[in-house]
Amino acid sequence: MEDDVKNFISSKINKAPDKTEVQPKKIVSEYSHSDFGEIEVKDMPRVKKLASTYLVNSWTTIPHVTNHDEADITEMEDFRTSLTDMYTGERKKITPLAFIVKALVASLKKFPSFNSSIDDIENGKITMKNYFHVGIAVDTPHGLMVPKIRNADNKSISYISNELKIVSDQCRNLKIDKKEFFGGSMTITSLGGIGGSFFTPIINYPEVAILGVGKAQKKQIFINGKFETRTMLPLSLSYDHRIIDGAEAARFNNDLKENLGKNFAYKLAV
Ligand code: CAO
Repeated sequence: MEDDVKNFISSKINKAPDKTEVQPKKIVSEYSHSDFGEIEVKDMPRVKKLASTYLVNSWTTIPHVTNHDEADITEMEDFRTSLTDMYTGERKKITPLAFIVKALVASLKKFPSFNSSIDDIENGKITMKNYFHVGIAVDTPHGLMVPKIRNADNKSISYISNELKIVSDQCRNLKIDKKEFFGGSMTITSLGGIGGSFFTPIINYPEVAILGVGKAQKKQIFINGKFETRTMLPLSLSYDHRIIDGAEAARFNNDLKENLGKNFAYKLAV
């Protein structure tokens, strides 16, 4: 029986079409842009040029699916915005993203297939990672960069919040080591500080999943027979369907929601 399952899976893997072999035809337009008015041709920023190969590879070779969900972060936000410095009494600025990093790590521990790579799928191999290096997509004037918060499982929320500021500044000032863009577990791409709710993030190859975070909004939610005002965080989880099934992704989102929900302090401390 086990052999049947193995044969079935390997036959599917072997027969899967290799999309890289299909070269799309380059569309040549009958007209040029300048036929319609004044134009200007500029050099593409170097980081965008480099990233484009990775993005095209991910988009064309990984069967992406995105599950959307919302986490109720009302209590977490009340706590986060109430934090003050013990000595000065001033409000402590901790980004919600630091809590999300910790919540993600807790879910990765429960769902190890999200912390894997299948860059050797032709040989039927899956690399399981025993480390928790969370990638963070950073918007810079040079293009998007994805440095890692290394060993996020061993770091406190306020430490991660500080580190996020440091690494994003390093990226924006081109002061980061190239190696920091490699060796990740899973990536978070947050548009929460800018706006928007749900989107379809592209997996950062060779990872197998990416979590998109939108802007938290207060909403009327029907709970126990009445509407209550709650702070809801949009989540967009894209995953590689070769290794992760939809049901597993829905369970992963449920777990993330638990970790960010009203028992967040307990969930993130363990
Ligand atoms: N919902 C509501 N508010 C949020 C939020 C969320 N999900 N996430 C952050 N915020 C708030 C923060 O609390 C902060 O508010 P205050 O100034 O009042 O304290 C404000 O938004 C600014 O946040 P930020 O974006 O500067 O910082 P961050 O820690 O949330 O994010 C970083 C850091 C590096 C992820 C971010 O600067 C960035 O580059 N984001 C863009 C990433 C991107 O481009 N992704 C797309 C990739 S796909 O093309």
